[in-house]
Amino acid sequence: MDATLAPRDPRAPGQFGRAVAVPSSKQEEAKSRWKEGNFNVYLSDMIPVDRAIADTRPAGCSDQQVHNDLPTTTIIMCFVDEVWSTLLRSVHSVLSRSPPSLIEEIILVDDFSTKEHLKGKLDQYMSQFPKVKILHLKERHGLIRARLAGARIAKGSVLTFLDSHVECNVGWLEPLLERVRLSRTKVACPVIEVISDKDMSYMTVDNFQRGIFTWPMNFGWSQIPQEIIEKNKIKETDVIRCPVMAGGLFSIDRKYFFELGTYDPGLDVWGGENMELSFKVWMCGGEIEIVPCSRVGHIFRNDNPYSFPKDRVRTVERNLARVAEVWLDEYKELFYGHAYHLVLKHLDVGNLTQQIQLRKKLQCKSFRWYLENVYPDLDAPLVKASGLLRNVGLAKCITVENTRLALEVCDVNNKHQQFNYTWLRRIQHGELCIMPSGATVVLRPCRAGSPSMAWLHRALVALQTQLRDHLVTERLQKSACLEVGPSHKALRVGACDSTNPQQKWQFGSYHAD
Ligand code: UD2
Ligand code: MN
Repeated sequence: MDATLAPRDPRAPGQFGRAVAVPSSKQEEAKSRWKEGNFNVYLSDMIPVDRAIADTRPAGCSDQQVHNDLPTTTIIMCFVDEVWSTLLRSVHSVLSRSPPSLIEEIILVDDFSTKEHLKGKLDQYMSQFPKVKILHLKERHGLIRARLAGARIAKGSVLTFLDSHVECNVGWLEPLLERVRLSRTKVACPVIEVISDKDMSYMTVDNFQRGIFTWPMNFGWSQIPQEIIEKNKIKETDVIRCPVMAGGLFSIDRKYFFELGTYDPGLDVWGGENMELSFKVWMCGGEIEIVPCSRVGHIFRNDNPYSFPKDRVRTVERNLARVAEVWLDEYKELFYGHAYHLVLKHLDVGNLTQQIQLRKKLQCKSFRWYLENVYPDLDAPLVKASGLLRNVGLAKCITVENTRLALEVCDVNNKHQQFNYTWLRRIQHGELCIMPSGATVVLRPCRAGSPSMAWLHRALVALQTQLRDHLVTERLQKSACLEVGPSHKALRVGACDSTNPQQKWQFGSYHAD
């Protein structure tokens, strides 16, 4: 169903999703309006708000059947200072390309925008569409809590979240709702296509993409390798299981969303909420899928066109650290190891009691289970190196004798010679850490966030590659290196010397650089 198949003006700029060029006399104007939305606002205003776009679905989608008792959905679109024409185009695309019987309502959540056009003028315009409701928030909630404000008043059995600068393509809604109908714990995402920020053209994207993350929890897309597609005979129209969702566009059963405890309401403004919901869904019994027959265009922008109540980077870091603390179990060291500055600044993530209780109540599985079953291709060694810690010059190994350190003949079977080099940069034997104490070194219970227990080794000695094989401590203002004392029995720290083999160390095995 597509009400725009025969558009009012087939020759209008941008019609059928075509690229538009700014006339040379308008270059300056277009340039000056860019920052209103961090995309080509001038062109957006030229394009019909109900333009047609090409049907980009893979072959076969239009023949697919869905049940005739699909659940109804509430569309929730929240925005702050969105560009007028873009917001309208988003709403029109929903109205033009969704079966009316499936749309319970469209809730626009105005997250305390400062722009005048998003107040009375918007209310006035939308009053022609009885299904569109506008919620003007009285203070800035941030996207996470703004979505929750919309969810709380929603009446549809499914919630469908969208950004406010999208264009839903033909047949986008039915396959999403079909998945939720099949199982209420499925969270269905459309393929996110690209509306060019420069020329406003609607572009399709490669199929077979999964939403993934890399450390320290950066969202990304990853192409399923061709040999896996062939081996498993995956078709273009097949649903793809995703370790994480992009965040902006998805359908979820309303009651299930509340059973899951929604988003962690302690997450601020923007960012990380997609990780949180993804881990929660997978680890607590649900699934996240991309549905290739559902396609929605989105304007990807280089920067947020609105201000952050606090610093943007810090907001996202704090959100991610909250997610790590609640969901990552022992793997949170990988997160902190890849974002080590967070360890150093003793980041305050706020109170986590409720989130931890929720995870218990929902009897969610472990992060290890998630890695093994949902995202087995993620490289996630729990420590950077492990095994014997051998001195290159002496060819002897560090041994723990009672609670003291000594050098002995290496013996892989000796459990007193086993050390881990952790993501938090510690040389750890069980719960004990090697640390400098004056000119000597001692074993002490490892303490959270204690930089004096940190040692640099291999890739971490980035600035002095000639010290790659050393163990460098930065405790004493200038750096010092772990070395063997003159008796060849005791350990100590001394001035780093790249040529001294008694300052070079090697772990039994390395799991990451
Ligand atoms: C992605 C997601 C987005 C969200 C975000 C944060 C897609 C396509 N987009 O970034 O939905 O998950 O990651 O993790 O997957 N907004 C508010 N109040 C705010 C800030 C934003 O209402 O304080 C609105 C904003 O107007 C927009 C939506 O929230 O409609 C998402 O923000 P964005 O478009 O800046 O995020 P995006 O697409 O860069
Ligand atoms: Mn967006």
